[in-house]
Amino acid sequence: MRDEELERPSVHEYWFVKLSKMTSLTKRGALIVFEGCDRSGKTTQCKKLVENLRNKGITTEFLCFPDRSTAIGKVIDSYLKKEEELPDRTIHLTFAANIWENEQKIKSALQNGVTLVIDRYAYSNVAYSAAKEAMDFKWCTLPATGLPKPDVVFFLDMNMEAMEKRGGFGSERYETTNFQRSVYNNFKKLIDKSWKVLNADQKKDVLHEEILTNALSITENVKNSEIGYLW
Ligand code: NYM
Ligand code: MG
Repeated sequence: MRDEELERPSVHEYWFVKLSKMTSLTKRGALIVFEGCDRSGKTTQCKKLVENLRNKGITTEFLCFPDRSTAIGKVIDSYLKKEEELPDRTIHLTFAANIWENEQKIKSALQNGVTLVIDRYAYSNVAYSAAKEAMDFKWCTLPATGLPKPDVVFFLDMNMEAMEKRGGFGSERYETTNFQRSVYNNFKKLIDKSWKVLNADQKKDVLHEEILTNALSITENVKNSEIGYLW
């Protein structure tokens, strides 16, 4: 068999691709991101959303950053556990690389009609790194340039006074009330029209209803639109 014969799609493949393009059979998935300070309830809401979207027949996958499973993620994990010291700019770029190593996976999922629910994204990197002294806010945004832009960012907005009273953080780096306050102020600087600021102090189920309603309309609205890019 000659090479060009091998390359040629079958009649079925040819018409499948052509018809898919004509009728947009594969509508794209939505990129849904959760952001917020530590202990704002993101993980709980993400898991619930994945479950509820799947129950509605929407193909949905869950991702979280940092993705501690990769080689790069392992460096981040030991940094967060204070087992390793790294210069502020170095760890910033490492967190960014951890998202970039998932970029193709994210894009192809969306293009194949899979909706993604992501627990933290590039916004966390800016908010946490820029909370450190001598880290320039604008500089912190640069490494994320060109990453797929979320269709919606659900920001779990906690009352800072209540958070300070409650305390009870873990022992990882950044888990102090003072640091969280600066992180919170940085998140506020990142808000754009793709963000939905939600009151994280209300009952979990009530909050979830609001998230689910918004997420369902987003998954419907993005179907025929192009993926956007940061920033
Ligand atoms: N964090 C997370 C960053 O500093 N930069 C980033 O890019 C991301 C994604 O990691 N305190 C910080 C925020 C958290 C910590 O995340 C671990 P989590 O969601 O608490 O496991
Ligand atoms: Mg945490």
